[in-house]
Amino acid sequence: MPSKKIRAEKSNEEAFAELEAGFVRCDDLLAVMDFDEEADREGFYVLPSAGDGVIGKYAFLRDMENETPNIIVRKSVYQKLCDADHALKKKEGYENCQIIVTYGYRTFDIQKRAYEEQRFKLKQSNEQLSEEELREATHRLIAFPDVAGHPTGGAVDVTIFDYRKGKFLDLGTEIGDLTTKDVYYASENISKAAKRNRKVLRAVMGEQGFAPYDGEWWHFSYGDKEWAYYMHRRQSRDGSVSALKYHYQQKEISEIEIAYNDQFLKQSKSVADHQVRVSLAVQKEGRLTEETLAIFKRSGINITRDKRGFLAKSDNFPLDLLFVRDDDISNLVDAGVADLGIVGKNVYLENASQSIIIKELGFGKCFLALAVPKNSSIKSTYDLDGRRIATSYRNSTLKFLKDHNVTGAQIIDIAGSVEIAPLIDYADAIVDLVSTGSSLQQNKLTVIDKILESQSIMIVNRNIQNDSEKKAIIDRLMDRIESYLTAKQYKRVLMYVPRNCLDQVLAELTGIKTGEPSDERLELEQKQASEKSAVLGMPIVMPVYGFEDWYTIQVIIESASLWKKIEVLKENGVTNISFDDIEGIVQ
Ligand code: PRT
Ligand code: ZN
Repeated sequence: MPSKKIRAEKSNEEAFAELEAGFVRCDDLLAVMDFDEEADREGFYVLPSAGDGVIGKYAFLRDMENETPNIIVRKSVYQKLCDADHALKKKEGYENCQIIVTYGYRTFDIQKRAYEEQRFKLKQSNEQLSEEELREATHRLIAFPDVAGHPTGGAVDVTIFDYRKGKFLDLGTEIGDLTTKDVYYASENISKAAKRNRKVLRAVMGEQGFAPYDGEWWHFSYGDKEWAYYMHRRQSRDGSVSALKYHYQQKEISEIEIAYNDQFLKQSKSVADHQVRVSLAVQKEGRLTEETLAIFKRSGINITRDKRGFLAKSDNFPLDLLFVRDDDISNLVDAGVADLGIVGKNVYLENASQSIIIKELGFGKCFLALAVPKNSSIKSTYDLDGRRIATSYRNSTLKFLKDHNVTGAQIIDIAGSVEIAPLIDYADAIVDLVSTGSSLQQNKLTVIDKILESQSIMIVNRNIQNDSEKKAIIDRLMDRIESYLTAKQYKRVLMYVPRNCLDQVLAELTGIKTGEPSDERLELEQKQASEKSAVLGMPIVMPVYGFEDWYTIQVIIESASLWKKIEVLKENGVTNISFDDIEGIVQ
């Protein structure tokens, strides 16, 4: 009897191997290069989390929950899912069923981490595999990051739920269970009912133009590389021609514009409208806008922006953004129209704002410079008497001249293209902002003095001190921003270190030499612990599974010194150094 069972298992393995041979390969997807730029402009949509239509609910995989608490997908994908859901309800026996999406958009970083983990596991148990075989085997379970569909917002994991009975249909395995090959669409080992359910799911999704993946019954995609490849292959079989173009590129979470469906907005609005809210003025469109909005995205504050609109309300934080011209920001905060503002310090100073600076935000760095033509007889600020200075920073310039006791210079106000004024003999000198200096160089100008340094700052209306409710909200807001700004300064670094180099590397990373008396060491550690960055700096050391002579070290390093540190580490025998951004640090 036992021999029969073994034979059965073997043929089972063979059957699976045969199926695997038909799966789309990572290699095939790497060859899909062209994409449709227009289609890629499409934004994202937040799936509703309740109701009897298509809903989104994380199930087996929860690694995206902190990034996007509600599952998000491309807008067309949502539309197609709705259509698939309608089609499902028309099928006999599925009238009370709905499509539940358990996974949608995923960040590239998370994809990469999951892939590396899976690859590592496979490598341990299949040492004979070549690099390429290992990649393909891993890809069958977790898509190779560069070609993965979930980071495009086009791929979804779906299953069917009967909302009358309150239970999921039998689809042969749990969704996402990568421990059994019965998740392969065509596995023979599942019940008749499960086979039918898989077929129905595939049919309703297929009719809407989704491409299935044979290695996971739940995975479908639209617009990604896998979809493009699948459609191309199918059409080539039909004899119809098709260009091999995918629609959706992978997106960073910070690049995503998210729209909310009406239902979602209604839910959040009713909560939001009764609360005390703070308003923050930001630049509508310009140099500061992108980084400003990134702060909110990275701080977990949803901002749904209507490009034409002046106002955007967050639905998960009592904050409203006012989109205005940057020159108006400090005035609006001074007047109390906005409670807060994010603005260049140059504007704040030029407008002699009465608001209070509560935080330097570290981006939009530049300085206000006094510049003259390279061949000018003006060599310093003191040569400016009787000369013409073109600028849009009248107040800052006058103050600067007064501080230097230069009283005989004439200010010429101009709004734009200040740097060409000397060329056309409209002025002898200019005062303008400089960041890279290339604009000055192009116009053959040279800096003779710096008037002020600038960067973007958070300002708050003076009277907010008296409003305890608003003040509490601002404190919460600043905590979040602080966490993001702190995190931005660091990278999380992972490295592999041979045992014999470990002491040296740890000494390098901590500044604590080994072999020193333990009291001294303790003292050093306590000293480091009192400085907040040093606590973060303490490395974590772990053994490497299967390699006795190797360790991994995880450590947090300041972004600014990252490359210098990496060079030193390499000299000390460290290999495979990888690093990541940190999402936030709460101290
Ligand atoms: O329409 P709106 O009034 O809102 O925008 P704006 O045109 O007044 O402002 P915008 O978007 O140009 O700049 C907004 C803020 O960015 C400024 O107030 C500064 O705080 C900050 N910032 C940082 C700069 C620069 N760097 C900068 N380089 N603002 C302007 N420039 C100009 C500079 O004057 C030069 O003409 O960019 C040009 C190129 O500079 P170089 O040195 O890199 O060649
Ligand atoms: Zn999937």
